[in-house]
Amino acid sequence: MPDAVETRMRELFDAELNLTDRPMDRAALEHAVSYADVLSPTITDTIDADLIDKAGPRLKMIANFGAGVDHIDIDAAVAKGLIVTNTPGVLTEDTADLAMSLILAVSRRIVEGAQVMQEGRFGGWTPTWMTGRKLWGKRLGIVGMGRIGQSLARRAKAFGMQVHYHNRKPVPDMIAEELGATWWDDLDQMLQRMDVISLNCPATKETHHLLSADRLARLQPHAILINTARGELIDEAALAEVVATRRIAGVGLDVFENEPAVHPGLIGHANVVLLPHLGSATIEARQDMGDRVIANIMTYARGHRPPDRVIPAML
Ligand code: 8YV
Repeated sequence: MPDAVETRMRELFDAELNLTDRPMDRAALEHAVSYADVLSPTITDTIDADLIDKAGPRLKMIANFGAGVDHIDIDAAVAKGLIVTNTPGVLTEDTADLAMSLILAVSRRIVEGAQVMQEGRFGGWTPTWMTGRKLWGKRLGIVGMGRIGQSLARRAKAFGMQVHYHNRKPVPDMIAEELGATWWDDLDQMLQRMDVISLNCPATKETHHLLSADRLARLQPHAILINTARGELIDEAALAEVVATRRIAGVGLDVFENEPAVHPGLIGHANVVLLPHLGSATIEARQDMGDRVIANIMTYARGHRPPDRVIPAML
């Protein structure tokens, strides 16, 4: 956690902090759940049914440091009577910034161009050299129109893109009008008509490999695919195949199916921009995330409903 968050946690709680830069191992997690009142995990900690089953009588709450809770078995936690919270809202704008950055980086070949300069390979301007793809007027299809999807839509609109989205339900009329956004009930239909696709939905059982080999085959060959949500949403091996066979124009990924591992077939392509899960990686967002964790714990400790409680129906 950021230093200020750790300091505050020590002031408020009898806090035992993982001060390494590595995830807690299984034995440490098992030990923690056996005696703590609150566990504050992060994405690299797998809180599965088996671990929850080992929870001691004191454990009351899992206060996640992060918005996504796919590493926590929420059903098992709720069945055990545990309160689960997350940190939504405070990382929305940063993650949307990163998604927009990837759209720009891939479409305008920014990383490739920067590399040319780094390596001193700029041989002079020509009219056709390193031409990318125009964004203005292009169709962006957002898969998952929650907070981050909507924030990305605002940015994309400012870049002159036409916003389309697939979501279980359409967003309220007022938001759809503000964003000029078109709802697609049918994901397959939307995918085959978009110039850029951005994934912004949570990883759940239903969304695992949402972009399967079949669905990837529906993308237009000039399309760009962006994922700042969760790696599990894409069949990564199938995507590597699509990249290898040049059936997609570009890919921008901040998340991977088996982090920190990346499918080797995705590495080394000029049209594939890879980032190491930087969506919420701003000093401000990480501080705010820590503050939310503390606020959730304190609210619960005072006998109230924590502001960011996660319940299975939300997923
Ligand atoms: C964080 C994220 O890095 O909040 C999330 O769901 O994926 C990231 O922005 C991570 O959660 C930290 O736990």
